[in-house]
Amino acid sequence: MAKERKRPHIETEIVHGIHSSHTTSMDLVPPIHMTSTFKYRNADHSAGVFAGTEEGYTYTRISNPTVDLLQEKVALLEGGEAAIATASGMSAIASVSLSLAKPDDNFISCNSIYGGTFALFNKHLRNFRIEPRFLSPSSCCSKRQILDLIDDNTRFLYIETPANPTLDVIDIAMWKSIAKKHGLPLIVDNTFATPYLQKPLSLGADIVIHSATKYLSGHGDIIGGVIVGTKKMMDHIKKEYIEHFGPVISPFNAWLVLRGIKTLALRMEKHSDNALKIARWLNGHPKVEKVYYPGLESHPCHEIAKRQMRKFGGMLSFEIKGGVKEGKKVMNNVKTCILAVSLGDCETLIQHPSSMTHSTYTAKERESAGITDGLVRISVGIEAADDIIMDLENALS
Ligand code: LCS
Repeated sequence: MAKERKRPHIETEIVHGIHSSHTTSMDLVPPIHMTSTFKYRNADHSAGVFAGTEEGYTYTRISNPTVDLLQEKVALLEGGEAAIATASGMSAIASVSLSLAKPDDNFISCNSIYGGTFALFNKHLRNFRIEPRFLSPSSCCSKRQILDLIDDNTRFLYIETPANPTLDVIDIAMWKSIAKKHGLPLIVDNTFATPYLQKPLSLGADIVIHSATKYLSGHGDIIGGVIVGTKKMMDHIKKEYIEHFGPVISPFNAWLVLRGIKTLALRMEKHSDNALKIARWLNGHPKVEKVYYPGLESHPCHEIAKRQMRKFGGMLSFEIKGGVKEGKKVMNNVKTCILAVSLGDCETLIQHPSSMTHSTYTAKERESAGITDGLVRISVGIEAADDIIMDLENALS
């Protein structure tokens, strides 16, 4: 007989999890509250809702029933107390950064991260006199080198794991031990892994960030983001940034993310199994110089990945012999794989980080982050792995 568990398995929470408390119509699927404002019975009612003494909504920039459902859902899956859904992954990162750091503060981050995040940190936050202190991939594993960068003005530690596009795996527990020692919040971008494969909060992280554009929605049809953490921290971020800078998600997009999440477990299983098969095949290909996939035993962080991830996800990168010239030939000759940025969609997407997603770096910055000109990144989809392999085989030859 199955043992009774306190909580259902994550596959069950992904499908069920939360129930709409905002409708009495018994819909299986929640309605979309496509409204910017909300009505009141009378002036006492409106005053009560605005004062917070009565339940109710004021304005969709502040909160909305459909958006609330998405927030509850992602908080549940990540094991956080509360969440904030945002207009994009970038607005989630900007909101967290700007609500935690002020002029003359600094923060620590690895330099192999999504190109948009790098530009936000390296250019725009510097314009606010907030200084990013970057570590190269090898330094991200060194406690000593991380500690050396922390001073009295450090406000948070930021990691992305697995990292875009190099697939470096960062040891969340090790970073947490440093964050704890200095009383700093640890922020983890969990976009590549999703809560199905990795739960940073259970490893000690304080805030989890997602680009919901990717695996959470899973169908390449929206832009969105989510921030998860304690209720106190989420209230702080809402008051300090979200409510008056206004980077909120549309209720329609929130509903699409909720719909996408229902198949998250199935998709992540298939993405991961396909990616492992393709990574192993590429690893043995005579025209391939190097494959970066945390599921390969040869990956330098394979043991850390095994410890903190359930499977290894759908993202991989590889270098082709002959560098960028040969890489471009492959991207020009694929047929099943689609030449496009973004990731986490059902379709396999292939792209060239140094001229596309990571063109926000200078050549020198890319070199320091380990993003070579010959690197090709694949977001492995949920097609039959053999068809993707055949497509790559044809393109490589
Ligand atoms: N975090 C990670 C790890 C990402 O890969 C991205 C976008 C973001 C945050 C930003 O999310 P967005 O605002 O786009 O929802 N990554 C992209 C990529 O690799 N190709 O196109 C977008």
